[in-house]
Amino acid sequence: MTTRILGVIELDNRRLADELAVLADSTFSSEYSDFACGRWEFCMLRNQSGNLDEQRVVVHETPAVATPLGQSLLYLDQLLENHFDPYSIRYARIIRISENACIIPHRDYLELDGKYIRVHVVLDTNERCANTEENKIFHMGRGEVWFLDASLPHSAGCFSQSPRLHLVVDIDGSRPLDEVARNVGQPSGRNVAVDTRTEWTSEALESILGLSEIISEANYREIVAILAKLHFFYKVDCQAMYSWLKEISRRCGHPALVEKSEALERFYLTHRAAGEVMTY
Ligand SMILES: O=C(O)CCC(=O)C(=O)O
Repeated sequence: MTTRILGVIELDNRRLADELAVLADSTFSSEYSDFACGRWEFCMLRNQSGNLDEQRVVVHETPAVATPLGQSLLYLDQLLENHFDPYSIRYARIIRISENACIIPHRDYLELDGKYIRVHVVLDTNERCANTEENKIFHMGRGEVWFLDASLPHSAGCFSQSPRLHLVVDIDGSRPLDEVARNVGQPSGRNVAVDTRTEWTSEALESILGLSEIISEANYREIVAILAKLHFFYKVDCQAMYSWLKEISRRCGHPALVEKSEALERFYLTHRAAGEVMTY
């Protein structure tokens, strides 16, 4: 796994709680909702223009500018200034995942001409939240700063009533990784990759392939969400959902669903045109 912890920040609980309360009442964007299975959402604190309506990530070369929301959250702004080189920041977002939601397994930067170094700072989490990369699952702990290798297939989910919030920072991709986060403490050395998931079995596989009996245009998106969440509970690679989906569609004998499933796999794992949005 190339994703790894870079360090730990001692969070100011009171100041953070105040700003999490502001975020709870803020508007989150539905941009990239084609990546969301349930309520996976974000809001911009810094972007290229400083305008809140600039919601998509593109590759650009200038230091990110605080949006009105970013300016109003003084503690989070201070975290960004203290722990990153502001000239290297290209975007800063809050990503929130609500109960029983996840982001569909995907690779980032496919549509971009270049890539960033993506860093997560964990603001609010609990043991029922997890990130995944290929066949690995791991928990990012509160106050931890992580490099996330977004170019590999990955996902993240929250399966508790309280939402999970990360501050996600995209940094100029030419920066050396060990200089990206500053003023951070040593990680605790805890085992971050404890995998308590159930073994994946041929019986489990056959039971989901049985969805071919009932899949239709009307329930396709719900079935995609079921498949996207399974790898959080079973020891299986996050990308496997696309093979399952193609096989379910093939077995049901509906050519439009086979085509749709192939399009999903292409879009999320191998190729996306700039600005392309997936509808399904
Ligand atoms: O943890 C999350 O909410 C999103 C993870 C992810 O897909 C990313 O940062 O690229």
